[in-house]
Amino acid sequence: MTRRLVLINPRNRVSLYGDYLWEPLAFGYVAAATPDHWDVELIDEQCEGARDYSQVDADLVGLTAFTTQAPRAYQIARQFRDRGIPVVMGGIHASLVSDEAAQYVDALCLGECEGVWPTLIADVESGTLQARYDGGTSGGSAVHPDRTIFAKYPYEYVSAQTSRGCPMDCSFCSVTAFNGRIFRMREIDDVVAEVAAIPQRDIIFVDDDLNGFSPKAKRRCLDLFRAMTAAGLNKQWITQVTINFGDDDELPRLAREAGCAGVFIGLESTDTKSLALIRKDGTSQKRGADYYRENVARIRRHGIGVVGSFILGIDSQNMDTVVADILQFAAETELDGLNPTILTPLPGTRDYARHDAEGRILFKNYPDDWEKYTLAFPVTQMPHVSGAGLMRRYIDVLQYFRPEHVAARYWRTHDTVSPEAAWHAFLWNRVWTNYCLRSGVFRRAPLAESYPTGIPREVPDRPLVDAALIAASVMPTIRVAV
Ligand code: B12
Ligand code: SF4
Repeated sequence: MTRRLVLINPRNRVSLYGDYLWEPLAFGYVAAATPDHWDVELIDEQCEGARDYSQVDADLVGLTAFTTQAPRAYQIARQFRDRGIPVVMGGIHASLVSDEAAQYVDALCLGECEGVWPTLIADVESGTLQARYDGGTSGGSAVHPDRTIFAKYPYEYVSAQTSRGCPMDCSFCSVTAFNGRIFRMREIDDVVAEVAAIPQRDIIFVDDDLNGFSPKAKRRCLDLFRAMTAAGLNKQWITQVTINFGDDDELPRLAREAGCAGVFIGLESTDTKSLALIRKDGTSQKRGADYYRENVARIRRHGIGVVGSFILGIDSQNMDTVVADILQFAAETELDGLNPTILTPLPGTRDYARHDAEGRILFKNYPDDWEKYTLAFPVTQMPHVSGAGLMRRYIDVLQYFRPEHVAARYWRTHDTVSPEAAWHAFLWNRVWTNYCLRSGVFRRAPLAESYPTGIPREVPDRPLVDAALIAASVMPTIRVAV
């Protein structure tokens, strides 16, 4: 008998990512581990918006959620459970806040699903569904994701993953708590075979740090790049790496040959004291901003664009200079893209434990308040700045994305890094520009009245002004008071 599984990626009400669409890879793995006599349908609210489920039939519903999506996930669960349709929830939020999630669904699939999902499905079939299944960190590479479920949406990138886990346990990050401290690397041949079977050109490797931290991880990364090049895959891909990716020329050179067009790096802060507070790798905080500058330059010299991610609101940061520090670093290093965030104590992290123990978390009306944990909103008290003050500084950093800079920045990366780097950095920055346009972030900017309503997904015309001017014009014009 054919049965029907509906997998739902809930809408995040305050989503930055409405027009930068990446496949929710988790469901590719869930679909792959589902027996063939089940039909699987994906409904991605990130693509189509929140919808009504009263007409959607299913024998089982599977929900995933990052923390910001949890309130919407619970609303959806209710719609199905009211009609007697069982709901299972998995993913990072359900795994890290399981007692809460258990109140809203019939079963939880904790941790990585590949090992336990077939048992859960068998239990559904025999009417013996349990409340909890725990896959821990045993998921590995048991199966290749089934990407046929993604065909219905116009995703801009195919998602794939070559490793799981991270030993660093940075204070703000949930990855170590969820995927474990051991950096688990997939077999190179297996990754290459999976990528070779992907028809699309553009891929995002959703690894947290593709290059890892150990000599073994680096060797594996070099071998992976050599194997991808030898296989002639002809892809353009982006990924996340750590700043040590640029320690020498070999990694970025081989990555570029293998199709790498851009890397996202968690630089987090330009001051070493703050890095020491949040990081554990013992390298970046010792070497500081000059090390960052050198490595960013080396990566870019090999034709790979760099998106730098920063956190505002670390206890030791200087709130008088944080905006200028970030924007100046971006200007000096000609960063191709930026990912500004506000320090947010996510469940399961060391920051959550500390901020909670210190009584600093401002929004704890859970689950509703999880919606605010977008990393773009202050949910915890900072020692040297008010929430409003921090938000004003955040908005100042967001001026980086003003529409008049989009074309100049695209062409700067095109001419000085590579055309591929320019395209992928443009896709990233465009998401932020569109988000800022929608939310009125540029209201105080001089040209605000003449801005477009959205930046289209096409190569921008070459601007008449010198691209170097963006370095000067992006500097904050507003000095904020605490
Ligand atoms: C790729 C990625 C993104 C992409 C998402 C693309 C997409 N469509 O999914 C983008 C850039 C859009 C993104 C955005 C954000 N992200 Co993000 N992202 C990631 C990253 C690096 C990888 C996620 C991934 O695909 N992993 C691979 C899959 C296979 O693993 P998985 O999702 O864990 O799924 C497995 C299990 O969890 C389980 N499973 C998952 N769901 C389900 C459901 C069912 C029914 C079952 C049975 C099993 C199951 O099975 C899977 C296979 O074992 C993670 C880090 C990480 N390692 O998880 C951060 C991470 C998930 N992101 C995080 C955050 C905070 C965000 C943002 C809020 C931040 C921001 N402002 O930029 C936004 C929020 C977006 C939103 N949806 O609301 C945090 C989430 C923490 C938390 N508690 O929620 C993480 C963990 C990073 C961190 N530093 O802590 N992100
Ligand atoms: S921020 Fe990066 S390096 Fe730090 S624990 Fe998370 S994944 Fe690891």
